[in-house]
Amino acid sequence: MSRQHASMPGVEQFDEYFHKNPAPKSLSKHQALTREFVQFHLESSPNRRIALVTSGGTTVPLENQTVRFIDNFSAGTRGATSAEYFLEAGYAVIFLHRQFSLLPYSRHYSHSTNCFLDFMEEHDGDDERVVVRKEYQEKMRRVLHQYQLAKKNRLLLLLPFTTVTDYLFQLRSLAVSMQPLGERALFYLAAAVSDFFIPRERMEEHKIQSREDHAGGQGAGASRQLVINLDPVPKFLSTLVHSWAPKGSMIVSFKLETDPALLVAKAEQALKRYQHDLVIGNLLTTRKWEVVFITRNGGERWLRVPKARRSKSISGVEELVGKAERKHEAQHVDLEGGTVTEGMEIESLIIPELAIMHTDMIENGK
Ligand code: 9Z3
Repeated sequence: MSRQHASMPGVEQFDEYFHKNPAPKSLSKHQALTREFVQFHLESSPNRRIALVTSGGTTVPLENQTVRFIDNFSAGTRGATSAEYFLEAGYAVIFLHRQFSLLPYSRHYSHSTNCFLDFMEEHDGDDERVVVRKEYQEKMRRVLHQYQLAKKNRLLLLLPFTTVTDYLFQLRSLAVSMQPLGERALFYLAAAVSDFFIPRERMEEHKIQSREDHAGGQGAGASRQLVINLDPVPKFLSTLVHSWAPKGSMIVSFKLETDPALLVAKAEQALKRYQHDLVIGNLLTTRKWEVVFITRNGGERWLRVPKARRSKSISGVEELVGKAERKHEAQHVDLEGGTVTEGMEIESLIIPELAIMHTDMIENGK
């Protein structure tokens, strides 16, 4: 796999990308749902802000009739959790998520770590009811209440995608549909988007065959190796900022790194390059406990969950917390640990901060 420097793509380059690669089947349906959602909120509560939250990983199919694909680690925890805090802060949320990744509210009771069956029991009595176990009643009632409130008030629109191309088509379509919102739109780009893909013109139609049967196309050759050439996915952020998104809207992107020595510099570079409002930097191993806000005024501001309230994580590495800090004068939002031991979600710190920044942008201009 070779890396070539891609020049900054403009609308034309994306036109070509969208011309050469197939649109997802759901595109027009999702566009109609989004327009309706935006219109509903513009008419029913003219001051309502809407956050577009992107979440989860994108796939890179190896075949058109896809059997195999490249994927990444993201389960959509950041996006699903953030969506809940945006709703709590009074936003309506469009949740553009990888199909089958975590969803707001149901995330508390899904997947193997929080299997919903473990929260229930057969009622101890004559009837045949199934009930929520006593110790989980309070939390489940709270989650259920929030979920139903969001549903009743039409505050949450769930839109799934699968491939990186689906994602880009939908991002453009959503951003354009959100234009009537102007500065009341906020983009929160937490999805882990692939940097490489196979363009349609070079993609195998059918399942790539094993051994020497696979003749022609990408995997040609007599050896049993499969060699795949990937092209760079055009960088969409600049086009989103300058063409697709409403003028004056707030645009927040994430930068993910694994090397603490790179994080701040790469986040600063992204902000400079794409000219948006905020880059939130995070390390793979500490992302549940700390993030850094890189702002246009040169700020490096760390948000951290206090030690006593950090959730346990098998893949996390606590010794790396603090290791990516660069500036001596870096600011911190560290909270007192106190005596509460229940895990604190870092998104409960991130979203209120963003809401304040967004208010400031609306009231004072960018
Ligand atoms: C992130 O950095 C997210 O915070 C995570 C969340 C993907 C780490 P999880 O789903 O993980 O909670 O497990 N997202 C953005 C990563 C990304 O691809 N950013 C692009 C880049 O770094 C810019 S848009 O180049």
